[in-house]
Amino acid sequence: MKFPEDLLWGGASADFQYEGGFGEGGRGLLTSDYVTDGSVHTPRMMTYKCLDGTLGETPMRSSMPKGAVGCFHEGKYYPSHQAVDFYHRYKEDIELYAEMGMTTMRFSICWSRIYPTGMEEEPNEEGLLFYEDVVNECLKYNIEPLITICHDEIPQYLADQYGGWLNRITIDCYLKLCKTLFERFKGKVKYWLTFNEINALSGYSHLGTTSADEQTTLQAIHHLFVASAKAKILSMEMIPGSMIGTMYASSPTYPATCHPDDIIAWQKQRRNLFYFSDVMLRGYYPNYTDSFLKERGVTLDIKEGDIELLKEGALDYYSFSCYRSTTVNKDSHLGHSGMSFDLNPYLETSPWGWPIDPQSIRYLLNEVYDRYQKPIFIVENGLGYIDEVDENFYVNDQKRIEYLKDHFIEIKKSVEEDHVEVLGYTMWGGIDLVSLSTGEMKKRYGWVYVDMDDKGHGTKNRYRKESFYWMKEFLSSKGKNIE
Ligand code: BGP
Repeated sequence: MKFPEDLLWGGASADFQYEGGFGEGGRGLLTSDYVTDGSVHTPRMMTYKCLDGTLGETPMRSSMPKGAVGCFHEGKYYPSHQAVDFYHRYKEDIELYAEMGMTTMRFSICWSRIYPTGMEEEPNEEGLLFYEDVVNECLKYNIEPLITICHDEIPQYLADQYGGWLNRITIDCYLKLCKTLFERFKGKVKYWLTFNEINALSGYSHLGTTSADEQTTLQAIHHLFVASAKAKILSMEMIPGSMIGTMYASSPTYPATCHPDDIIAWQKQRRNLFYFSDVMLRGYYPNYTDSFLKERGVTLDIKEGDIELLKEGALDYYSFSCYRSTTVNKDSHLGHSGMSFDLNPYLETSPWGWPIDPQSIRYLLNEVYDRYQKPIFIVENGLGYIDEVDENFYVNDQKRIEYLKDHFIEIKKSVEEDHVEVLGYTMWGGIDLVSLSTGEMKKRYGWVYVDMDDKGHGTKNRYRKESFYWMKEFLSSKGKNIE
């Protein structure tokens, strides 16, 4: 069994977890800049100032009170500001990727680095030059850049002035960003993601909306559908031959029992994911849309022309994050993105309680390919773990190696035995970065250790972990070490 030669391998990141460079190069403010650190026990908060000047905070996936705007509170730590400093260390990081033999690198664009408020007529050249350097550096080593245009955030100005994605003005601002990026990177970047985890977005930080209720969220998401379709249409004109996708948080769910009620609950829950990808990959709202919206008390405002745009702008490929699997029964509590987080008694969990289930990735690849018959890019997978570092900053991360090995075996089976078309694999956080859910640094994913703690203290120097050498061997031997 062999992986196809052209299957791309690399790591993935998001600007607000990785890049830093806050206040540098003409960068404007983003909604994600107001999110504090946290832990498993302390939720990450967004800090704000009300009209009367009082300060307040609210959980990351919620929204701020009417009239309040994002504001920094003295003494709080905001991880996005320095993240792990890719902004100044990108050459070193890309060189590490090259040393491993990587062939792709996924990163996201910080929107406000290109358009500081989102509303400017002209882009900020300094911001563009930064990403141009990153892209050129990748190409120097034959690393194919994979760009996420918008990863879970929006310029603060668009959020505070216009209510973010609830307002169709944001669609135009987003399209302006796409046009600028396509123009600058034509001939250099083939793979694009219009949005990250579109099925898991809600509230001020992600969508810039003043409410996080279902009506607001799903209306805003309709605008994201339209924006993505328009971006795809624009790409056909500006960068023909490119591949445009969107990323879905897709970790599989299994019915907790074979009781028919649990099977129905499972089917419904899967639709909480497929609602989003059905629209974007097939190009139309699916047959179960009415019941889906009715159950949530949502009425969509769909403007003339939107339906045609969705059809014309259907995506080229499906891409997903898959870290774990969960179970669902008729009484399960559904958390964000309509997911149940119930555990599976047959699976061990990571220190953050995420079940480890290599077979789930084969299950998911088949489930998605059966449904759409379009290629799939695995853009997030990996093990968030506590790394024990010795006095020389060496980490012997056997657990991560085991996780990757087991997942790669299942991906290989999907390709070789099930004939699923897989474009590539990017492990989350190739270089350690800040966790999205908890804001911690100690939840590490990388092949490369970054010397930094949960409060941002440390040199941020990079050190190769044991998994770095394992991955290098995996790539140079074309997967021999998983046989
Ligand atoms: C996904 C996000 C990423 C990332 C990842 C891992 O939801 O797209 O931004 O962080 O999950 O999650 P965490 O960092 O919470 O472990």
